Amino acid sequence: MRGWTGRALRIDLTRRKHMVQELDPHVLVDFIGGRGLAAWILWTELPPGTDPLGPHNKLVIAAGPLTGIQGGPNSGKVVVAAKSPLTGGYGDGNIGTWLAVNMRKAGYDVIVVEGRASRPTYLYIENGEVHFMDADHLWGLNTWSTEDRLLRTHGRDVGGIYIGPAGERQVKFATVVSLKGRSGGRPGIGAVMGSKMLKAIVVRGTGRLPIDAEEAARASSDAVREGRTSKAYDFWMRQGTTMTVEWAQEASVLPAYNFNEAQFDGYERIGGNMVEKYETDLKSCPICFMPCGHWIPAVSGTVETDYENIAMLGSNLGIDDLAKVGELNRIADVAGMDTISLGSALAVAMEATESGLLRDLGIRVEWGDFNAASQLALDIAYRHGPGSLFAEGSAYAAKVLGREDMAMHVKGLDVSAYDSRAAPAMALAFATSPIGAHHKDAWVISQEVRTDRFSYSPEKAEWVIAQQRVRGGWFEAFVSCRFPWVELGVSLDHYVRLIRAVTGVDYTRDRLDLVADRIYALIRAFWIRELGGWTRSLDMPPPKWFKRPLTRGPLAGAKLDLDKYNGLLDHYYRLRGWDNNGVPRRSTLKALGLGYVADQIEKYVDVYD
Ligand code: PTT
Ligand code: SF4
Repeated sequence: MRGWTGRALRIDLTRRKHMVQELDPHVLVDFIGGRGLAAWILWTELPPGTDPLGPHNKLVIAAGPLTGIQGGPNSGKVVVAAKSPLTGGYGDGNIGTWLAVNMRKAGYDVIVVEGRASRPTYLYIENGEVHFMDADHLWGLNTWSTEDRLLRTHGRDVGGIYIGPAGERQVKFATVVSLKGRSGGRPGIGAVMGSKMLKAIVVRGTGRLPIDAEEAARASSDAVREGRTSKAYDFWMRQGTTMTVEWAQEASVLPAYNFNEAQFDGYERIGGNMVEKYETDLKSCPICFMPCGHWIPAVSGTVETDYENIAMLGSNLGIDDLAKVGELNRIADVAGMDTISLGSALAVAMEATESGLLRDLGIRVEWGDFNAASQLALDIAYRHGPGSLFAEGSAYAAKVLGREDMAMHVKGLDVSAYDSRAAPAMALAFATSPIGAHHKDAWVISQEVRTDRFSYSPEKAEWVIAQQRVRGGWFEAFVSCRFPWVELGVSLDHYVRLIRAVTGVDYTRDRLDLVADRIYALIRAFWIRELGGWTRSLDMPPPKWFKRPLTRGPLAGAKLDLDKYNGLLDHYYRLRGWDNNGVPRRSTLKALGLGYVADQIEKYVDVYD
């Protein structure tokens, strides 16, 4: 078998033991890697009802056959996954880090960490050796200082992921951070690491990847050439994802004032053109030909930024100064928190202030008030005072404040930065994303605003599934950055050729779609098991988009229509082979080779066919 190392490194922090496990080749072929492997491990190994912040939860760091390939395209990424403390369901993220490359060269497709250390610990893995290292001197440090210290100790050729104060304090949306500008695991994967007293994982791998390097290099270089010569390349290199600010304003999808509006007067002061003008540096994940890490000045230094960060910490809070937005971004990066969820929590605090709901807590955070927002962001990271309430996530905070409608989330995960009142397909994409509301699995909004954006035609459900298959299935399983395809239009045929060349398995587009559907069905089953059942209300976009129309701009009056949305959701379920409540049918699971899963979820569902 080639392409995979075929080995998992299993680490038990409680017993300070490790072992290497051979992976079942059938599982690798059926799930490929990354999210597929992580979902399979969590489904197979977690006892139902596992406490996400308890020792029995497992932190899965999963690479795939394309991870680490020299020449890419963009192969320096890895999936970090666990049962989520924010949502109670399946959670993962995809992070660019040298750890991805090193773990494959050390001989592992996946690292699984369970148990809980009795004192602060970090793992240092050098090929076959695993060292449980004392992290007392690192506990309390932020993610950047932790990385600096560990690279000084182990050399600059290692790769690592790190948590900061937010992960240590189990802030529910704490992430893991690498390379100072890469943050992964929105649904609280950093909190899972913190609950295990695990400050960092550092890996040095010096072996060779188990691939036919020549064939892989040919397929990679064709893909890279196509990307580099694409029309979009030049502008992408100048602005990266931050160009989306101007587009989102024009399309009336830019979140403003906690998604109460979809345009923002100060957008030009925080947009891609400003980023281009003031940029101080451009960085990337490992093995990338189209760097998107744009560094900008912040109030107290510099920071790497993206569209999501700018929109959620800028327009959505009414802040129109790029350095101030950058400062909030910086607080999140050094503390190790998700910027999207942080922006959402701060926006709830602002809406609550406006409604007089924060008086009892003794704080005021007005729209646009950077000082109050940055203080609350720090209080969240360190769980000081009222910060502790918002550290539980916006959904929890809004509920405690008595106004659940203020929180913009699905399944507990905050919506990323696209207002979807006039984009039903994007609303469906958020609502059916397998980790809660995130755009990573389907970003149909650009197609939607170019066509009939108000329509609920059944083909929109087809768009969502088509994208979920490729973005949420292929790329999350390969594991490889999807941007060459999404942003530069690099043909998917290159990826089919590459995965075939690397693994020797005769994957086709259809077969890869089948893998994607298998992963989706298994993740859905995991949620059903962990929540003890399912209802279609869990696949609904936030109520605000149905109840509160936009009041300004060319789309004033726009909101989602509940009956029509339900029709679209019905169609989505039908296409997926799931029943009217969103439960994968027995016949569907069998066709995907998951018959054993049907037997287990039957007990959580009243009527099951
Ligand atoms: C991703 C999510 C995103 S998605 C953004 S901006 W984006 C936010 N970035 C954050 C950040 O920065 N700092 C911080 N403290 N929190 C942040 N939270 C938000 O996290 C990311 C890129 C981006 S930038 C995107 S779309 C693409 N995502 C990919 C994906 O999901 N899969 C894949 N195969 N390829 C992808 N390529 C692109 O990667 P999460 P990263 Mg991130 C500062 O991790 O949990 O998936 O959340 O991983 O290495 O930073 O790359 O406009
Ligand atoms: Fe990382 Fe951006 Fe390159 Fe993708 S395009 S690999 S996210 S730097």
